[in-house]
Amino acid sequence: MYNPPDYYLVDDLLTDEQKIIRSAIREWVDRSVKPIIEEHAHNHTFPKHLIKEMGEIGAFGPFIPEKYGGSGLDQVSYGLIMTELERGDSAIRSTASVQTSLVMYPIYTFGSGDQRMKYLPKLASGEWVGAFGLTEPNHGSDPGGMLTRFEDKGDYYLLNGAKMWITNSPIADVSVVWAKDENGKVRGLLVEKGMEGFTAPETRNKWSLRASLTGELVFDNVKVPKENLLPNVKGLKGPLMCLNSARYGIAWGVLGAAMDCYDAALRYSLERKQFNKPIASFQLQQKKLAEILTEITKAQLLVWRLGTLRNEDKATPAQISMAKRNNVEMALKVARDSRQILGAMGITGDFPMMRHMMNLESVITYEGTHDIHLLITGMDITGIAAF
Ligand code: TGC
Ligand code: FAD
Repeated sequence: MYNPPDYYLVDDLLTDEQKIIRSAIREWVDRSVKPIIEEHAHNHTFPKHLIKEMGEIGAFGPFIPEKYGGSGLDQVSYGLIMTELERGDSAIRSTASVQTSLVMYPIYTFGSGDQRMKYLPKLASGEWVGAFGLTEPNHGSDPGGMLTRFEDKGDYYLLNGAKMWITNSPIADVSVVWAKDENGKVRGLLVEKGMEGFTAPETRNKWSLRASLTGELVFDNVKVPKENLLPNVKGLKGPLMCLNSARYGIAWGVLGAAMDCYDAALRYSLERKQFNKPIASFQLQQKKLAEILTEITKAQLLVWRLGTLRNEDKATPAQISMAKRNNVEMALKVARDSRQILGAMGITGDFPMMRHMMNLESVITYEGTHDIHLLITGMDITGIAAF
């Protein structure tokens, strides 16, 4: 049975409600994700049937008010949910990140009353799937250079351009698409499945996040109704505010992948014997386990504090960048080191390390690369942007 580490008694800092929520998600992951995820990752397929279940367990929009179908929870609860989901697989956490932070958050924060009522309850329940289109073929780290544009045609907006590397795009019912208006200002548009001239082809052949759907969003003279413009934000800060929320969730999420690897490695090291002794008795394996536990503990404290700052609306984007960068790198190293503790067994699908490790190569790239987050910290320290 899964026994997550809590070396510094972080659980004592959680409320009873937060612990109950975490237990419910953990139980769901054990029941619905763990038994099937290896096969989906192996076959490069997305377990689409889980979307409805994720709606039922409250994985979509936990911090969105109940009036719109969310659960009205605090930021630490959101983080704990992400940790449990990513213990299952980064693909499952990705779906929740996109739906919650990149689709529901902007509709809630920048949308009109009608847009909130139309989309949020369906997204919260999992009836509808959302996607977030910022990255383009020629503009990844520098989204400000985006080429996707729309023109005001009187009765509607005419949208042209393309987005790439978009999680869930092939099945999305609604996509939050960031595009420039005629004055070059970045605006958000809600583009629905089935609009004429809009296609969302799948991107195949990934060695990472194989149980997640990734695709493009292609706009060829798409007529977008005027009521689908997000009215309450202009400029690149719109998508970047969404990323603050998603990056925060990732900083928590990757702890789940790391804890899953540590749990499996510790268990194996106590059972596996070489030279007539458990491999856990060798100093070199103890060094790995001790360093893994140290890094997980530091990462836990970082996100817990960040969560309390977010609850008080005090967390800065640069603080979020530091946590995303540190924790993803930590999880990737934990996955590698725990895989080594298992020797050859570690490369098989009987253990989760290789799957987590490969997934984390995407996680260290999306939502701002490892380099970009370092440069954000550098800018925060010096006041000089080195992008
Ligand atoms: P810059 O001139 O610095 O800023 C433009 C405007 O935005 C404001 N701003 C922010 N606002 C809120 N939160 C933040 N984090 C912000 N960062 C900047 C800034 O104050 C300014 O506002 P204003 O009012 O003066 O106009 O912009 P820049 O073009 O120099 O770029 C800065 C940079 C490099 C940090 C930024 O563009 C960046 O973060 N690049 C990385 C791109 C990225 O993260 N893409 C992610 C795509 S989505 C994704 O990966 C989803 S994965 C989903 C899954 O989980 O499956
Ligand atoms: P580039 O920006 O081309 O960077 C290439 C390399 O250059 C990187 O190492 C980078 O760190 C480095 N670099 C770039 N600029 C600088 C600089 N100024 N200084 C130093 N080094 C620099 N995007 C979305 O909009 N929505 C999604 O749902 C989404 N889902 C994704 C799912 C997956 C599986 C993946 C892999 C990506 C997803 N993305 C999504 C895209 C992701 O956000 C981008 O891949 C990421 O922002 C990096 O952009 P890029 O791949 O174009 O790399």
